[in-house]
Amino acid sequence: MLSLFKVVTALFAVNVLALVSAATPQTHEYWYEATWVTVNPDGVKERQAVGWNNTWPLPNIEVNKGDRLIVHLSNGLGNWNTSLHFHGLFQNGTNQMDGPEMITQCPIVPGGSMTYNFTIPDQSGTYWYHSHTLGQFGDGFRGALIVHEDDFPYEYDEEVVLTVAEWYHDDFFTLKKSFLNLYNPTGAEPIPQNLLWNDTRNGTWKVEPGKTYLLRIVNVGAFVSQYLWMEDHEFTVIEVDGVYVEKNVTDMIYITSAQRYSALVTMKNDTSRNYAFMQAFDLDMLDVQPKDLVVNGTNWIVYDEEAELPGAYDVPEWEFLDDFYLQPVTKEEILDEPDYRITVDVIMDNLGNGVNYAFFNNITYASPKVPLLATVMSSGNLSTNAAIYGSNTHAFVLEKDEVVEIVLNNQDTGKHPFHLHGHTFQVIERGPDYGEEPTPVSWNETEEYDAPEFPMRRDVLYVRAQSFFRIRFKANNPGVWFFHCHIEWHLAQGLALALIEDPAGIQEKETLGENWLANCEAAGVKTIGNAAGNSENFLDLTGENVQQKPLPAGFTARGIVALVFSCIAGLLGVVAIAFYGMADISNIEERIARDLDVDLHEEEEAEGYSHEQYSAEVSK
Ligand SMILES: *[C@@H]1O[C@H](CO)[C@@H](O)[C@H](O)[C@H]1NC(C)=O
Ligand SMILES: *[C@@H]1O[C@H](CO)[C@@H](O)[C@H](O)[C@H]1NC(C)=O
Ligand SMILES: *[C@@H]1O[C@H](CO)[C@@H](O)[C@H](O)[C@H]1NC(C)=O
Ligand SMILES: *[C@@H]1O[C@H](CO)[C@@H](O)[C@H](O)[C@H]1NC(C)=O
Ligand SMILES: *[C@@H]1O[C@H](CO)[C@@H](O)[C@H](O)[C@H]1NC(C)=O
Ligand SMILES: *[C@@H]1O[C@H](CO)[C@@H](O)[C@H](O)[C@H]1NC(C)=O
Ligand SMILES: *[C@@H]1O[C@H](CO)[C@@H](O)[C@H](O)[C@H]1NC(C)=O
Ligand SMILES: *[C@@H]1O[C@H](CO)[C@@H](O)[C@H](O)[C@H]1NC(C)=O
Ligand SMILES: *[C@@H]1O[C@H](CO)[C@@H](O)[C@H](O)[C@H]1NC(C)=O
Ligand SMILES: *[C@@H]1O[C@H](CO)[C@@H](O)[C@H](O)[C@H]1NC(C)=O
Ligand SMILES: *[C@@H]1O[C@H](CO)[C@@H](O)[C@H](O)[C@H]1NC(C)=O
Ligand SMILES: *[C@@H]1O[C@H](CO)[C@@H](O)[C@H](O)[C@H]1NC(C)=O
Ligand SMILES: [Cu+2]
Repeated sequence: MLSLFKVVTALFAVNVLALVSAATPQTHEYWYEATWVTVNPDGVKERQAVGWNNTWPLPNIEVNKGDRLIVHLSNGLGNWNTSLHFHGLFQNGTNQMDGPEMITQCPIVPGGSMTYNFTIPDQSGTYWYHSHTLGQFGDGFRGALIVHEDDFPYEYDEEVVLTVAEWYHDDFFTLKKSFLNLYNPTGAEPIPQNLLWNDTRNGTWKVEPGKTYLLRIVNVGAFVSQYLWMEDHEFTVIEVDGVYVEKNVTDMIYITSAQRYSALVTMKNDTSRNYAFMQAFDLDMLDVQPKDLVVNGTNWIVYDEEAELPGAYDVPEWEFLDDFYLQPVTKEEILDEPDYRITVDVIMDNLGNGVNYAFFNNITYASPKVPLLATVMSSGNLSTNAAIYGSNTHAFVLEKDEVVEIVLNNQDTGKHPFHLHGHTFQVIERGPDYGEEPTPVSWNETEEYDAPEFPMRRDVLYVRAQSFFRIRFKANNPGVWFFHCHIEWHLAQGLALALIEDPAGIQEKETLGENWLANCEAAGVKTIGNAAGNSENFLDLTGENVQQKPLPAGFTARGIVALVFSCIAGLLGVVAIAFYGMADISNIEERIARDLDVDLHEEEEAEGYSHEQYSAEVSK
């Protein structure tokens, strides 16, 4: 009742001009080239980042609900492919504009270009755009996308966008070589060098006294979640991931990669001093904490530019808002019991090449040879057969309008933020942190549970350590939608699956555009056929990309870890040998190679990274 009243009040407040402009959708058309730019956002080290038209950071794009957005993106990145995803948009009827490469499009090759052209008919709020080619958004290819609307449910004086992220001094391509590597058997993620606040450090937010700001926060980072806290000011949260919620006042927000929070922030009348705006790494997500890493970043709410901005500020411990309890303004009752339940267990494990991968059940994602959308379009009534999408894309075919529930059991001791393309989902249940338990706790169907009547909805949700979540949505958006961990390291490890939603509906709604097809031709990628590129017999997947073979029988991942560590220790001649109790094993390197049946020299060449280099780095 209260929310309806607010909406009605807001509607009356809208002036006639705004109503006129709302009735006339605009087209926003941009031409940009992705290029390398020398940047130094943390003030510590210059490096190359991905900019647009030789400029970085990228612009924040602002449109109105109902508008058409056209971005002509050309690839000036030399020897990298690229792609563009508009995070959170439903792309209802425009699945081919969604962005992830080999899912809904071919990669844009160097010198190539692609036109993204779609409308945003029924969404508003805080979104963002980023490359969906591995790791590139961590290298700077990302910006905010704001969709305004006239009947905004709350009052404010001025709005302002704030991005947060972590920052590395090396690019993802380089870091990935040592990350997905036999010599990193535990899958330890590279440690970032800094926190960024609106693409800088020690940032300042110039405010006017007495004003209420609508602060739109986006975590455009590729890895670590952050805590946000303001000295003596409060966040009144009113939006998560494009879903308006009833006001909830908090001192601290916890925001994972790809999530958005909008908050009303009312300023003081007193302008005599400035206040700290803190950001902090979620340290649980870092495997090690280097001594010199600044884990809490200090930024400033500036009332008076003449007044001082003291140095580092210390954040006391605070409770942060649990997004599970937020109440959407637009009430949507909990969906019925699912017609289709997909249960996946998240597992991290090593395969036969010694590399640590991430799995949903027993599958680590491997790209198909034809974009999944093109397989849908070219397979006629075989499109409902999940087998044609290949063994390693982990494809599930959904029927039109059925209620789908994803049960995700996290068997890993880390948190993971999962993103579903093409939908917001209802959050039915999220288990507590079971990180201290000896074994992970999976969802137990027979245990009694009171589900919320009007569940919270969003498009990125984190699962806690060794715990689970359940999300539900209605399959009312025909398309191929990626579901994956938004930590780019984990996506690189294969933590992804694909939903083929209402394939007949896709065939009816989509026509692959000329430019879309030309882009595939430039990349040398087929646009007809199954995941193996076979169009004669869609059920013959000979030649498809598959995951590495498992570890040899009797050889455990734990064994590899011990061997590799002692091997490294051997080279360095340090204490780890004693620690792992492996001092008696000689010729460890050869043993690992033999047991795993890999040619170490071949491996090194393929990865472009030698054992000696690795040893040199870990000893630094
Ligand atoms: C980007 O550069 C291209 C030419 O290289 C130009 O046509 C285009 O207008 C530029 N885009 C913007 C938004 O300035
Ligand atoms: C930010 O402030 C810290 C001290 O608080 C200082 O060491 C650092 O150089 C500053 N960084 C930038 C980019 O201004
Ligand atoms: C770009 O994409 C094409 C087509 O998938 C692929 O053959 C090529 O290896 C990719 N290039 C890079 C640098 O990843
Ligand atoms: C964008 O799509 C609309 C609708 O299909 C079409 O009329 C228009 O020509 C397209 N614009 C470009 C630049 O491709
Ligand atoms: C962050 O940067 C954007 C783009 O330059 C700017 O519009 C915005 O006001 C900045 N946000 C804050 C909180 O200063
Ligand atoms: C600031 O002053 C206005 C007008 O006097 C008053 O309504 C408001 O409550 C004050 N705000 C704060 C935070 O004290
Ligand atoms: C960072 O903040 C936490 C509390 O959130 C505090 O325990 C810790 O001491 C701070 N660390 C530094 C280096 O300021
Ligand atoms: C606000 O969030 C807290 C949990 O952090 C929750 O208990 C409460 O019900 C929420 N209230 C509303 C109106 O969203
Ligand atoms: C995963 O397990 C299923 C069922 O046991 C099996 O059919 C499938 O081949 C396995 N997939 C992989 C990649 O091992
Ligand atoms: C669809 O399936 C039917 C058999 O159920 C078959 O007769 C028909 O040829 C198929 N159509 C296409 C386009 O593949
Ligand atoms: C699941 O819950 C039921 C009912 O509480 C309980 O009897 C059963 O032991 C639980 N199963 C597991 C595997 O914990
Ligand atoms: C997509 O559009 C159809 C109408 O064409 C509508 O029924 C459906 O609700 C829409 N789905 C979403 C997720 O907006
Ligand atoms: Cu993850």
